[in-house]
Amino acid sequence: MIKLKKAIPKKEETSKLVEGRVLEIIHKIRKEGDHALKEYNILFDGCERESYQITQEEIQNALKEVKATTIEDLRFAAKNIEEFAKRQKEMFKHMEEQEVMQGVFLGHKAMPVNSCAGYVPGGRYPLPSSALMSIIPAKVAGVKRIVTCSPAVKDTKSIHPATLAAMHIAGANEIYAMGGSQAIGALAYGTEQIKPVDMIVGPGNQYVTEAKRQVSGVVGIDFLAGPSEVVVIADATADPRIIAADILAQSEHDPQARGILLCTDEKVGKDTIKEVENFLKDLPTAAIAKEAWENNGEVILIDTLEEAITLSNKLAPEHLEIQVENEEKVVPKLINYGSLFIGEGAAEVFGDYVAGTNHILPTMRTARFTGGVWVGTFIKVVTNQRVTKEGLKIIGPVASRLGALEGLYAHKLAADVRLK
Ligand code: HSO
Ligand code: ZN
Repeated sequence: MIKLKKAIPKKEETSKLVEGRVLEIIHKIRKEGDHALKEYNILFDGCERESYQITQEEIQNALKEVKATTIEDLRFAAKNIEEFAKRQKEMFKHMEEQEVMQGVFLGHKAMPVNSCAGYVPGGRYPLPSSALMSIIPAKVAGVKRIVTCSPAVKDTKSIHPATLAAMHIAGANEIYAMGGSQAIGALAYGTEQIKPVDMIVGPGNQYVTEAKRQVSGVVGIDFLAGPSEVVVIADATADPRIIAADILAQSEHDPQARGILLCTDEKVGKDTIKEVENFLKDLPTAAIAKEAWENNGEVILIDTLEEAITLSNKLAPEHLEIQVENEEKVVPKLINYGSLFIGEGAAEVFGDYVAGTNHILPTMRTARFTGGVWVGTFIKVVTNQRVTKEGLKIIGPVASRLGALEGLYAHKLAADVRLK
């Protein structure tokens, strides 16, 4: 294994600092409600409003302001995300009750959470696509009250019009111009103007993510998402220009983003480095992309695809692209990734925007234990049972004995009174 391009990671802001600040903010939101929310929205986003809820009139204005082709594109993407989410929902069918022993009937029921919120980041770029990705699966899941929020754009006291349009197209029921950890606190605990929700999903900066961590348990969350990542596994047949563009597509998100190429061919590796540098010359987002590439970008030359698979499984990347001659030899062995892009045609950005899979995905190796947001994120699967006299004869005595074993005599009693 030779590193043709090494990462030189920078020290991050200490997470203890962020943790303490967020603790303080959420505490104040809980204590002072709207008053604190307003104070923080003014402080962080310069956004002073009486009500932070976006009005119908503001939505209509945004729809007029946004180009017609943008609306069409958002609708096209929305449709694809919806269709895929509907297919996912099919998995929850066929959950009818089953008789597992004579007289013991067990069942499942898939139920949507009653309310949820999709957080849409707004810091570096407006991200209307992220509004589609959280709201649409929730809608398809059957969530009744879907809230969404995004920080106000500086000096406008409102959400970016394209993001607002996307929130509306996706079908959000309540939209708030707020962001940061104060928004997460307000959504989790409620304020005078915002009723609390049951679940909060969506990406955000480190303050938002820390806030989600702190409120999780009070509300459900999807997962804690960090800066974007992409790993590309390539052999000699891959196109360095395509790999370079895909690495830059994630790098431009954040100076902390990571793009890693694992390749078996030295020429592909070296050419990819050249192409990245070439593209950076006139990429409008080069400042961020370059920093991410220089600090966190890696090109690793490996001897075999087997080695690449092992390494990729360790990295558990958010996005994984496979650009090799025989992808069918690689794909079955991959066990950790947020979303997989198979073959040269499958650009990671298609997943970001339009193919229909979700782009709210696990990062920082959390793909070891979770996939991304999907319909199931908003659905709780609960169980039920029915036991007849026959069933009681089979399971009752065992429960009675296990109750005694644990010294829990009312447990034993509850089984015994039924057996009498
Ligand atoms: N690649 C990002 C999602 C995104 N890309 C939004 C463009 N807009 C994290 O998966
Ligand atoms: Zn992206």
